[in-house]
Amino acid sequence: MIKPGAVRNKHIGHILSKIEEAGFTIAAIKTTQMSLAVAAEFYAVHKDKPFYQELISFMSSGPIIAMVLLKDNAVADFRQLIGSTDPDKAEEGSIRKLFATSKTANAIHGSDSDENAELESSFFFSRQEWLRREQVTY
Ligand code: FUP
Repeated sequence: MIKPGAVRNKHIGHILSKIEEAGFTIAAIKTTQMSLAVAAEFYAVHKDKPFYQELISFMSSGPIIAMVLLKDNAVADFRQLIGSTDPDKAEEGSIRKLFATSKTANAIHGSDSDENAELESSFFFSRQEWLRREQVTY
C-alpha cells in the first residue's frame, strides 16, 4: 500500500517503477481511501501502542494505492525493497529512505507474512481479484 503522504507528494510513479524494477508483478491495483474505522481495523494489532491514534488518523487522511504484488519470496523481498520502518534507519536506496517523511508517514506498507498478505488484500480487493493471481500468466 502506498500511504497518503507519498500519494500527496506525487511519488506514486517513482514507487511503482521501483517495485517493477525489483521484479514484482502488479497483479491488482487501485486508488482508494481508508475510513478511520477501516484504518483502525487494519492496524488493530497496534491498538495499545502510543502511536496508534496518530497512525490511523494519518492512514485515513487521504487516498492510498492498494496493490496485490506477485514474486517468489515476495514478503521478504518486498520488506527489503521498502526498508526499515524508521526512515532514519532505512537502507540507502530503499523506498522508505527515498520517500518517507517520518516513522508514521513512511511512504509504504508491506505485509509481513503470506497469511497477512491475503487478509490485508481482502480490505481492498474481492476474493475473485485475489484468486486471479493464480490464473494469470505474465
Ligand atoms: P512495518 O512492518 O515496517 O510497517 O512496521 P510496524 O508493523 O512495526 O508498524 C506499522 C506502522 O506503524 C508503521 F508503518 C508506521 C507506524 N509506526 C509509527 O507510527 N510509530 C512507531 O514508532 C512505529 C510504527
